[in-house]
Amino acid sequence: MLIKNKDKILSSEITDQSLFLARRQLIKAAMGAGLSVAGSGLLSGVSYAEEKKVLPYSKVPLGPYSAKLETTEQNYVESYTNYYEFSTGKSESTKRAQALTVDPWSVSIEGEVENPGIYHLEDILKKNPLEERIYRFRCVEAWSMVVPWIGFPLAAMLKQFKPTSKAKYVEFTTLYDPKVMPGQSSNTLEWPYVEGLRLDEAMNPLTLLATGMYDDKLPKQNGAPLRLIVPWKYGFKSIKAIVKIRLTEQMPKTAWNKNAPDEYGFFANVNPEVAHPRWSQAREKILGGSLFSPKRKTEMFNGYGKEVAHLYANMDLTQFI
Ligand SMILES: Nc1nc2c(c(=O)[nH]1)N[C@H]1C(S)=C(S)[C@@H](COP(=O)(O)O)O[C@H]1N2
Ligand SMILES: [Mo]
Repeated sequence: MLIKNKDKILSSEITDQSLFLARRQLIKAAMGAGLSVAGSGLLSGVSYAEEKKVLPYSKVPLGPYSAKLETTEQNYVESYTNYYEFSTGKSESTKRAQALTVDPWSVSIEGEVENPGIYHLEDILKKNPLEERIYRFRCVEAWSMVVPWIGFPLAAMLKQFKPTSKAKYVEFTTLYDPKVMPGQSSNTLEWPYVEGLRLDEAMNPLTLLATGMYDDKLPKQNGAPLRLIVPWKYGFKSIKAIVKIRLTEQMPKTAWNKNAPDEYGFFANVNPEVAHPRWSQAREKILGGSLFSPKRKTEMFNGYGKEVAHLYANMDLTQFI
């Protein structure tokens, strides 16, 4: 893929940021080894660029808004995946997703921004320090899990590209590559997969771009190398393998909404009161629980009402699925 405007993100700011990060990692490593940084001589002669590449996911600090909940067993999260580009079967999509090449990766930033261009993911990461966020995750199919994601706030990244005053929405697009993604040769959805948020939803501090989970890089089947996480919305909003982010004036036309507008709304906020036309949303099955464990009550906004209810103060939420 042609990389242009790459220099836009290579400002002196980045150098400062990566130097800061590299130093922080060294300090952590030195502390772990019981060394004092000053006495170790580790900081001399270190290539900060190289140091950045091996940023250990296990050392990423816990960020704000993390739920104090037991996380779902990793094995379930990695093997029960929704990824229709590969298969509509949850274990089949997990297997087939291994064919995807996720490095190198670039993201095209388009539309109503002052700094459009195609950016290397590596360069985006140099400007956006990673943090861990333990979030509830609720699929529209009425199952839920708790996942320790690793990523960075979408808001911080969007600000770096400077949205214009016309920007009202953010549209995200998944890779389109039918040779690698066999599901894209069938018409289950209109490809590529597209999702969207209103700009204020995108700027909410809960909204994350994830590159990892469980102290490691994202597995391919979970959306590597870059996916969206919007914990108060149904899981289909959390689009995987993002190659394009476009700021728009108009509400984006999203894949599931085009497929079945009466079943999958644009807003898709978790709401126990609004049933899917084919099933209730009042309760949810906890992924990894026993077949016989009672279902948990679904929470409004998946439990994130304090952080996001104000975004919908003027909307009749009974009208939105
Ligand atoms: N590109 C793409 N993104 C996607 C999907 C998909 O099929 N394709 N499925 C969505 C749905 S329905 C859910 S519930 C979550 C599942 O994420 P997980 O497989 O990591 O649990 O991804 C969402 N993102
Ligand atoms: Mo889902």
